[in-house]
Order: sequence, then structure tokens, then C-alpha cells
Amino acid sequence: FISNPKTVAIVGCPFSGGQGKPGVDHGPIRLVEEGLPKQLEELGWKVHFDGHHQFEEISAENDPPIGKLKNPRCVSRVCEAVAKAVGDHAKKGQLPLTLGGDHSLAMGTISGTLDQYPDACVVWVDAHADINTPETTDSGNIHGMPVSFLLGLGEKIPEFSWIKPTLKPSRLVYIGLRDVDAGEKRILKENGIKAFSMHEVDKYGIGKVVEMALDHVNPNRDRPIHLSFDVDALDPTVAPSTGTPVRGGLTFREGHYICEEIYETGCLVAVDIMEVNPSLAEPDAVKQTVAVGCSLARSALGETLL
Ligand code: B3U
Ligand code: MN
Ligand code: MN
Repeated sequence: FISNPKTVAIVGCPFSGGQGKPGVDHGPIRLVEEGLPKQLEELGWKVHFDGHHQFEEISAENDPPIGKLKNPRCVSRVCEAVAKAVGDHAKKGQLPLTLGGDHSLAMGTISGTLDQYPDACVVWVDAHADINTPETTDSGNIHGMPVSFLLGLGEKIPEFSWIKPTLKPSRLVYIGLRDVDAGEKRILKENGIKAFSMHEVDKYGIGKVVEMALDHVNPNRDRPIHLSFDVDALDPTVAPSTGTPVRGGLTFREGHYICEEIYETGCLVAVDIMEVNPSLAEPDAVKQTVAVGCSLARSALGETLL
């Protein structure tokens, strides 16, 4: 799927409107400052990066809630722009690596991927299912809802009508869940969505879990894969500087193993590294979180231990 020379397009998305904590909009800037573009070049990729997207103009506008949804127009317009950017890179045979920013951005990234690869599957690595609908959400934060929009679940909000809900429940799999709302549990069950929570990681080990996850969404290993990685899937001791840390998460190696195995399939067409928030911890813990974001991206793009 990816053309030669293999090109990764870094899509920097300094955006925080899908949740309430300032700082996550600085995630992509820190990841790039840490040297991610050069690290990917050293892995043999041609790196395309011409600066972070500028969302200020969109974000500055007055944007009252729609129902419970916070910043709905702003989130929608930013994600629509991201969908276009990701789709354009994919069309050129480049692999878009989107740096967040909050996870509402995945409405954009996955829409862009599905535009170019309609039969793509999604591996969503997260402590949370991010599958609330406008009806089930308690927080009103749209970063807790992108999956429901992509699947076309729940009430239709006209502001989001640009999203083609073409993701099928059978093409989605979760790894790492441990903080899922009651309404989300119901949605997962009703739609038969496969999820490997931390319970399954404990029970089977990460090797078996990744194999089962890929067998579910990509049995013949011939479908394009979009990897959407929320760093809060990792244990807070590994990635402390993120908006909603939840204890009992993936170890450093488990997180990287997922990325390594997905790269190994040769099917990977897009990656998101989301929810690095450099404002929520002491400098050392921030540095650790930024470094882990970079190393997850490197593992997904082919870095090996030997
Ligand atoms: N499920 C809750 C909490 C949450 C979701 N995603 C994150 N937090 N990062 C919600 O707000 O929908
Ligand atoms: Mn998330
Ligand atoms: Mn999360």
C-alpha cells in the first residue's frame, strides 16, 4: 500500500478542543522537538513534514454546546481538515503519522484513511473505548466519542454530517481497555465489537492478544491497518503526562510489542499517536512521556530490537 521510497508524512495536530485540559495541543510540538522526524529518517523513511497544522482560526470562534457536546463545531471543522490532509497523503502512497492533540482527531484521521482504503481495519489502543454517543456521554468531551461517529451510532448531529460512517464494527478491535463507561459497555456488546481489555492481556499475554486481535480484523493479513494509539493505554508509570491516566495499563514493552507486530504485518497504512499532554507532569515525567510517544512511533515504523 505504501509506495517506494517509503514516505511517512507527519501530520502535526496541535488541538485540544475534544477535551477540557489545556496543554495537549503542545503534544505534537514536543514530539517533533524531541527529534522524531530525524529518528524516522534514521529508520530509512523519507520524512515529509512541513510544519504543524494551524487550527487557531477555527478554535477562536464562539462555539456553544450542542446538546452535551462541547466545542462541537470547532472539533468537527478541525477533524474535517485533518481527514483531508490524511486522505491526501494516503492518496500519494505516503503513510500519515498523526501527532495529537486529543483523540477526537481520530474522527479525521480514520475518515482520511477510509477514503483511500475503504476496506481498512482499525486497531484502537487505549484505556478508554472512546465510543460514547451524544446521548450516552457524561462529560460532553468529544475525545470520548470519535468511534461512535465513525461507526454512525447515536443521534446524527448536522455539524458532523461530513463524516461518512463507513467503519464496520467487525473492522474495529480494541486493546488495553480498563475504564469503560456503562453506556459504552452496552454499545460494545450490542454491536459485537471485539475488545481485549487489560484482563485479556493479563490472561493470555500480549503476544496472544495481538495475534487474536489481528485474526479478528484482518484474518488473512491482507487488509490495510490504521493504528490509533492513545498513550493513556500505557500504564501511568510509563506515560504519566496525559489527560486521563488510568492505573493498571500496558507496560512499556507491551505497548511497543503491539506496534512492532502491526508493522511486521506489512499492512500498516496510518498511525496516530494521541493524548501526549506536556503540561500535566513534572519535567522529567513529561520528557519520559514524550520519549515514549516517539519510540512507539518508531516501533510502528519498523524499529526492531535486533
Ligand atoms: N469515557 C469518559 C472518559 C474518557 C474517554 N476518553 C478519555 N477519557 N480520555 C468520557 O469522557 O467519555
Ligand atoms: Mn482515546
Ligand atoms: Mn484514553
